[in-house]
Amino acid sequence: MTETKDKKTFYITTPIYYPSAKLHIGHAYCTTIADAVARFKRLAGYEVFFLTGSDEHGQKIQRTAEEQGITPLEYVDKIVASFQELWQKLEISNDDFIRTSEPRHHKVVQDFFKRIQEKGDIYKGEYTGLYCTPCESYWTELQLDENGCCPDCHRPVEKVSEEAYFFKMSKYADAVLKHIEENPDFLEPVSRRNEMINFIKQGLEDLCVSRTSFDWGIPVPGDEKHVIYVWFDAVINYITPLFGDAEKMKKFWPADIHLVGKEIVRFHSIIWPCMLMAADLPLPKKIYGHGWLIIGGDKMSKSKGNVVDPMLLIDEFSADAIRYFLLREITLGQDGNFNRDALITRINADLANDLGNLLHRTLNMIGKFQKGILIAPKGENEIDKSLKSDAMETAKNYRRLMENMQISDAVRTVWKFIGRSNKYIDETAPWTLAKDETQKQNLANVLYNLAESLRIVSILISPYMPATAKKIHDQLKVNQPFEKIQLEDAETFGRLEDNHEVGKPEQLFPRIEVK
Ligand code: ME8
Repeated sequence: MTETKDKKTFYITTPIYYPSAKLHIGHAYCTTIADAVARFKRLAGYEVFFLTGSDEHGQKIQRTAEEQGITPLEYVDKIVASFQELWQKLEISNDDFIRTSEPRHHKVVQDFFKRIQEKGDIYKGEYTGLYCTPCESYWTELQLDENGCCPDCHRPVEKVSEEAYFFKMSKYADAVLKHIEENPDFLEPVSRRNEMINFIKQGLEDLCVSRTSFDWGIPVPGDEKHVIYVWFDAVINYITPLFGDAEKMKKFWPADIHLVGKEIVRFHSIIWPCMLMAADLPLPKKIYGHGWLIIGGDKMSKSKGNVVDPMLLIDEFSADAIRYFLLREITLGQDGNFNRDALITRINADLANDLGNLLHRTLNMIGKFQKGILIAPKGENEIDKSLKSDAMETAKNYRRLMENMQISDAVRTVWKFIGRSNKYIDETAPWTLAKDETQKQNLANVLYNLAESLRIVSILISPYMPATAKKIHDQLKVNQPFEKIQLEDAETFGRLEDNHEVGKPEQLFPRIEVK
């Protein structure tokens, strides 16, 4: 994926979230996917840079802060702290966190602005148009919905007329269209790609990139009564940690994936690429537009009042259970339902039963029949052979599916193997073998193969459920430090040594009683 870079590196981003309210489980969905991909890539030996952050400027924030009688910074400080707490609780492994109010970001945005301005791609003019403050988006008359409101959020737009700076986006329309058409991997899934191609074909106007009616933003260099348009400021966050550092830039830019929700694909696949072209910088390799988390048939969003608080869910069910549900239940690119009953069913069936029982039964039998000590296997029968080949096939498919961002399919593949391993216990009936002295080696083979299967499972699930993966690793007492484990370790069967002592089983997920 990163052949053009000098090292095996991988750079993934989430959108930076508006601190207009508490984050809901829909936001956590995007960040969890990005985290699973980042962890997978680390496991596959890449040097990963995973970025998220907060998008703090704009008229909406300024107005809300004024209403509360505090400064915008006081207002955002508190909310951004709650974002960071949530990501920590959800085990998000981001390498940096950009707050757009930080001086390092201001500097990069102003440098970027100047660079394009010096090239002649930013000019001063008069803006008269329609502005949606909640979405911080400009619209033309033609783009409004049937009620004359914002086509995205369907709230009223405001007529704005002011002196403003413009970015010559029209100049790059053909180039960006060509790029999207010639590079099928650039914008996925294909439905979003078609949407954007149609959008550009209707013509791209120059983009108004400054405002004078409020001041909570980054000043236009040399003309401080203007602040830079919040979306222009926001997308630049993706290069903030790299810009001005030639080595880091070379290592991580272009980004491998900008993962974003479907309603903001336009900003990422059209406006941001035009800006990068104007700045003579390479375009990101992929924009992936995921679907929405739906609740009761509607997009989960604060304005609809149907949000689910991820903090409460984590406290009730654990971060790993929530992560598992989001990754397993929703096919990336499509909308998916969030439903408490479905969550509980998954926890009980997949986590407490399938995975929990496999671990518990295996460690219990090794303890009971062999005093917790594994004995190296000798010989194999057809059932053993098929388990081992299924394990290797699973690891191979998993790598391919994760590389292709088919995350829910990858999760399913692992659970199919967990089911297969549980079936292996029933097929081999170790409790019967244990009663017959002549079956001692066969029993040892079965228990060894089960411990190995679990060792492999713990590696494969580590991008999805890092805490659970570590618990399995610890209960198996794998010698290798957990942090050093690589995907390759799951691609060989037979790593545990003769005489290896395993631990006692401890419950991974309690069953949830349904009232
Ligand atoms: O758009 N299901 O911020 P934001 C899935 N600041 N994803 C959802 C969702 C749901 N129900 N609700 C929201 C912004 N999201 C800008 C981004 S990037 C340079 C600037 C996703 O806080 C949404 O699709 O409104 C988007 O990708 C992300 O949360 C941030 O939304």
